[in-house]
Amino acid sequence: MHVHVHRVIHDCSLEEPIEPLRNGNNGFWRNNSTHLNETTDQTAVLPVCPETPPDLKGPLRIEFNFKVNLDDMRKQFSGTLREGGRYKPTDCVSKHKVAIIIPFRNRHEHFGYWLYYLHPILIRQQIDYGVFVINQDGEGIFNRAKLLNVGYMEALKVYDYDCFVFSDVDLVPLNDRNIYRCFDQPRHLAVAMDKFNFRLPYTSYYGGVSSLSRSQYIKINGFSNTFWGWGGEDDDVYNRIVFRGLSISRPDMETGKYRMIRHNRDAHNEPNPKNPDKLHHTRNTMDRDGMNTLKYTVKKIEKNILYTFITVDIEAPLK
Ligand code: UD2
Ligand code: MN
Repeated sequence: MHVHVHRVIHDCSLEEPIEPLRNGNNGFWRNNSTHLNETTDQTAVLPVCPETPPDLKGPLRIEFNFKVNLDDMRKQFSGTLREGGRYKPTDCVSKHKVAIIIPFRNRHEHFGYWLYYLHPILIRQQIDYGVFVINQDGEGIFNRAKLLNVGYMEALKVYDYDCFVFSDVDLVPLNDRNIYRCFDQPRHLAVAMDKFNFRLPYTSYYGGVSSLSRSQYIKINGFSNTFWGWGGEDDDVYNRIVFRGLSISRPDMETGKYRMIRHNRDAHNEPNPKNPDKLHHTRNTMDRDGMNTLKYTVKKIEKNILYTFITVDIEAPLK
């Protein structure tokens, strides 16, 4: 965002993709559009999920005027989600293995709404997904993009995700046809937010919610680790995408509607006056500032069926 626009049931081992299995009835090897799904009858052969998920509702009513009870949610989803905030469809094989990465510190109330609304949406979208919250430890200056890099690395230790959706904790889609998956080009999902009167604030805007496939992420060397404080880090990602010959894909403005939970600027996340100038240097610095230079220490990993919550020390300066 430009400154001027506004001011363990499951273990941690890597799961191998499941081989196509021999069909007992006709003795043919099925082509790889069918897979054994580990959560159902071992003899069942499942089809690939349809290109358009069948149970989407379209426009949704989203409100933030009630209290979310996470214990109730855990009960409600006990048969559906599994440890770590993970899901995969039971009656088809999803083509999309998506890690959802949320940069976080001290926004528990927002996260409650996010979980309340997003789990049912993502389930309807028939995605094979997991929710990873990357919680910045300590009182140092916040660094959204570095936390997102950590999320990419940590999610890949759990499962062979091929797609990464990076979402602010305070953004809820108003339309479930906005699919949380990856596309041929890097995707910007949050194109029409209530806080910008449901318009794109500027053409190169890439903030809020976005997705990158694993290969797209590698191509741009991930995100910068050096944008401390508020602002600019999403514009830097935009630059990286363009400099690597990629372009942004977006849903239409109706599908891409979002609500942002109203909030004040957090402590220790002031706009950093150094950030705007850094955007002039992305081309020269991107190869030595990103996933290949990421340094952090995991302090704690907490899991329940709604999410994986990873607390990390990202060596944040205090000012
Ligand atoms: C805009 C962009 C956001 C990012 C930011 C600049 C929108 C909707 N989003 O957000 O993607 O580019 O500008 O950095 O325009 N957070 C915490 N705790 C903190 C601080 C931040 O959890 O103390 C996380 C949280 O997920 C939050 C996100 O970082 O949603 C972005 O911070 P923000 O919501 O304060 O910034 P905002 O709304 O201006
Ligand atoms: Mn926000």
